[in-house]
Amino acid sequence: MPDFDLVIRNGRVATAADLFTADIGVKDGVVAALGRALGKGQREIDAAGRLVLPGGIDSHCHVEQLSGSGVMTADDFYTGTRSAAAGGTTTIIPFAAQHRGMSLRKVVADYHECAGPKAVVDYAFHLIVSDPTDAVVGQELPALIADGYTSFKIYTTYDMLKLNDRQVLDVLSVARREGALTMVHAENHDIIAWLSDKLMDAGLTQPKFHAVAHVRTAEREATHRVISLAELVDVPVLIVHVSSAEAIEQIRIAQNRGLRVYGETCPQYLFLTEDDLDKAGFEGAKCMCSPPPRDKANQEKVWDGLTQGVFQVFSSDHAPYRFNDPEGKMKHGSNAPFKKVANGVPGLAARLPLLFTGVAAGRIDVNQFVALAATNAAKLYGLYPQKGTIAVGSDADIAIWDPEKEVTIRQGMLHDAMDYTPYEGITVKGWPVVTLSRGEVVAEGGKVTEARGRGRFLPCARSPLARPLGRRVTSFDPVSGRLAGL
Ligand code: DUC
Ligand code: ZN
Ligand code: ZN
Repeated sequence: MPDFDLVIRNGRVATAADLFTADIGVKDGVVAALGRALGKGQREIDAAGRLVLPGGIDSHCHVEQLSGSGVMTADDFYTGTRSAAAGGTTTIIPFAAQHRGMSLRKVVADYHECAGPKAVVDYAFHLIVSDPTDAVVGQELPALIADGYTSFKIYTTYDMLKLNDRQVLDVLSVARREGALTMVHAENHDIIAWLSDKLMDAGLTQPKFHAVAHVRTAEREATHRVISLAELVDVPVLIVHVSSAEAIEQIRIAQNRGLRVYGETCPQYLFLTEDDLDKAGFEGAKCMCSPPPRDKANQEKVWDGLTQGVFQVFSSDHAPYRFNDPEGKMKHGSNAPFKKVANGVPGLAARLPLLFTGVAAGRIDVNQFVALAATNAAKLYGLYPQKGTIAVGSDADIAIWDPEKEVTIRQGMLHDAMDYTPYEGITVKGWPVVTLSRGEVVAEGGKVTEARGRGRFLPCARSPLARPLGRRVTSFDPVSGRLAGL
């Protein structure tokens, strides 16, 4: 009788804190033992010469989501989670996205209906709040937070999604009162809209002008403003998909002032530049996302932010719209003005191999890699220690990496439903060769499991990292309605 269902032997096991050689014994989907010379497993994997890492958590991806302008993502929960598994990711946290007029509760139910029968790895949901009515703020959000949806994204831009500052304050207040974490897409809407209109009037409509309209100043201003609003309410906030030196500076200043301000960045800000939007014909649309890729100098600042710990989270912001498809980037034709092109790039599978180039280059060490790839997201979003680490009692979500394997990224190896990857032709060193979800192999040697529906929903706890600091900038507490000293 074997001692374990699975034993992974002799790998170099890395967590966000440690690096050691050990066997991992898995029983009933969880890590049951870590040690040397463990007893027999029903299945054994020889991981000598390999890195054994927690499965990745991609905490910002759009799956089976309708954009504000009515374009459906190419990936559903089957192809999205299959692609995640191919890239060493074992948990995704996509969005249950409210469009105006919708009940959040109904939105969540609809996303569950999509995900349940299809997901091959585990998933949680953030909420997108675009319509913070009294009912949403007063009843739906608190009830959903209690049910395990403990983080939500809000926008300062996009006509169909943006909240004004007063609404941002309302949502931040609920987050503080209920212990949730607010994620913010921070770009100044009026700057972008004003510049876009001027560009359109001048006939400057090609994809490259998307990057001109989404100027770094717009990102800096909104980042600063959102941090100020969060400070007023005394609640932590996480700025998502940070692309520029200016926004990084705002986050760094806030962190240095002791505020709980968290930052997320994504592969497109390390590997793409605005020049990629200036490719022949309509090709530049493939790299259009918001905020847009910047230049080489900003890429370096983003790497510095990862090295120095300004960023806690590295997500794909997978927002997959096919290129050669009337339901994708070309919905409004192959010559559409930039304002009409769906924003987003895919990245679920490529995210971690791209980040691992930072380990190979000595920019981050393997512990930082694990923290950015999985552990910090698990902690911030209330999934730790079930997810995000390798420890006795944690789910056996594990990616076995060959740190020496060189791979040139090609669309065909990513297992999503896309017809392109913006990372085509980039050669990386280090690749996840086996991915295990709760002890089951879901990807191995470039093949992915067909096991639709095996993924489970993960209710999220309230994160200690979302707690207020208890520092007020006014003597009046706008959340409790109390004046200090009374
Ligand atoms: N924001 C996102 O978070 N994803 C894709 C596009 C966008 O603007
Ligand atoms: Zn966004
Ligand atoms: Zn996004």
